[in-house]
Amino acid sequence: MSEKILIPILGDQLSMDISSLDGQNPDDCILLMMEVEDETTYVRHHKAKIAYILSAMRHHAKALAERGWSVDYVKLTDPDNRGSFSGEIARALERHRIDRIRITEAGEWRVMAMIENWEDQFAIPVSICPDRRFIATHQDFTNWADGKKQLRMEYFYREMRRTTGILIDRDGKPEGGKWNYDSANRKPARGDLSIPQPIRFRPDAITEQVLTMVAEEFSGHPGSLEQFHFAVTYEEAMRQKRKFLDEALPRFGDYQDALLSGEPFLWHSILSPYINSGLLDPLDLCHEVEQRYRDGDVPLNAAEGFIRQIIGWREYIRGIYWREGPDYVERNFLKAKRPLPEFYYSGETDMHCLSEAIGQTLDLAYAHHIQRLMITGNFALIAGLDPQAVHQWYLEVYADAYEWVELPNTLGMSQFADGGIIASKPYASSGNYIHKMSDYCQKCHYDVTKRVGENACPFNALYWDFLDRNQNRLADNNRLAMPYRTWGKMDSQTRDDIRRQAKSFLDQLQGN
Ligand code: FAD
Ligand code: DLZ
Ligand code: SF4
Repeated sequence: MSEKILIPILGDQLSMDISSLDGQNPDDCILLMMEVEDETTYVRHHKAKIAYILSAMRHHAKALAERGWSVDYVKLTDPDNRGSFSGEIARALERHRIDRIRITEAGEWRVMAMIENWEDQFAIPVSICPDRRFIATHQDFTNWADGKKQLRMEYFYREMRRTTGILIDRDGKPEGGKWNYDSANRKPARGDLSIPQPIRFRPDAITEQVLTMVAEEFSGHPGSLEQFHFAVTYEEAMRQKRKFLDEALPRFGDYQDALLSGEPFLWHSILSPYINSGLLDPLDLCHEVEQRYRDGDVPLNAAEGFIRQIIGWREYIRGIYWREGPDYVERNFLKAKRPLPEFYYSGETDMHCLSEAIGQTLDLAYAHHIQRLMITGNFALIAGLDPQAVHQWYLEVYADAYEWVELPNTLGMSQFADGGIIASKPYASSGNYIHKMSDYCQKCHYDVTKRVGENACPFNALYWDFLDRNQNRLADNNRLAMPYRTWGKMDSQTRDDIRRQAKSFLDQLQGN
């Protein structure tokens, strides 16, 4: 009798060619997919995020079965469901005669720790396959990072360009002569531009069932299901990808940093949930983007800008996550400890930029990068919110959020809580930046030109107060020399007024 292998497929491993299936004969394998309470509740995930993941899992199970795999699928509502991956592995071992377990490595420390326990826990051999959906292996990242004083994304990105050969010309030089065209990518958007809209997929019967279940079981979780729009199959994700390549990619570069009221998507791809859960392959996507450039359909600044996000930022962020270890989450360089204000869960605030970014997040489980970094992230940073509370919020509310990608972006890039491993300076700004890049301030109760006074934009006083509060930790950062000089040149009355304005705002925020 041939050996029987149990292959658990986790909710973010929804690729037909996931490495755990490499070289396996469907007759010898049972694929186990588990909807479990622990995963749905370890943070209070947005309802639409849960619905997306569970519906995509159910569709993927069906597609695997159609390809001849035996799939054992455990639903959340199964009365015997033990509520955890390990509990469900134990139950599967009771149901089937299994000789060994084979699994693709998990995306985060928490789940890897469980998997590494299984061999002892169940007295069965467990093999863990590397996740081939990333370009750099853990060892590649270590090789690149070891011995470096600073781990800047830009240099890692160049390595990834050389490794993949993407946008490298025949002489081995970067296409167009420059590695990075970011300086061409800073245009503010105007409402009269015609903005492409992503496809909003109509839920099928499987998704409808999941939506009903999620509405019943997770009513206390944040977010709404009313505008559920996600692709839940490989085919739908491919359609969304094509729409992006055809319509939004050509201007992706120009408007990458733009912000506009009532326009949640702009020229972004909205593909991160599919890339992160396995429906789309990141490297294939980059090859297609490169081809669009080579065919003359998109300019270089758009193709390069997009490819950098994936083979640069995404790979780099994952490298940092595994390199920094499970206690990265506890870092708090700036010793920030203010609780998250309630409006992060309601969107109800007079600050229009925040109500836009949070409102659309609660409606769609999506916000684009600049909203995450320069609106919700920037506010949290300059208001001194507890970085762990901020991390938890980001992990909850975005459909693309898994700890490996969310945590370094939030704690490191956005909150500077790692002291500058990712960002060379804090992404802190006053209202001026938001005014320049968006139309938010024109529609706001507050006046972006005022630093103090009744309707002064809170970002202004908070920005200077942030620098002042953190002077002992930040003043020797060269990249902050100019703002610290400006602060130093203000007369003491002005500085006191700003401090008072910030204090009164922060006291109000906490209901004091
Ligand atoms: P596009 O603008 O179209 O970008 C293309 C792709 O590039 C994205 O789909 C994504 O796969 C990749 N990408 C871009 N920037 C990054 C980045 N900094 N890190 C990793 N991948 C990147 N991204 C997540 O996938 N999950 C998260 O939980 C997440 N949390 C974030 C938290 C904060 C505070 C910040 C500042 C950024 C976070 N990001 C996260 C990165 C980025 O904001 C999202 O990847 C992007 O907004 C997804 O939308 P999109 O697909 O339309 O992206
Ligand atoms: C995020 C998530 C949720 C909400 N639910 C499940 C689930 O029920 N079953 C599952 O296999 N995966 C789920 N996931 C994704 C997992 O949390 C993700 O696969 C791990 O974090 C990987 O490390
Ligand atoms: Fe945001 Fe200030 Fe502009 Fe209002 S005025 S939208 S609070 S930056």
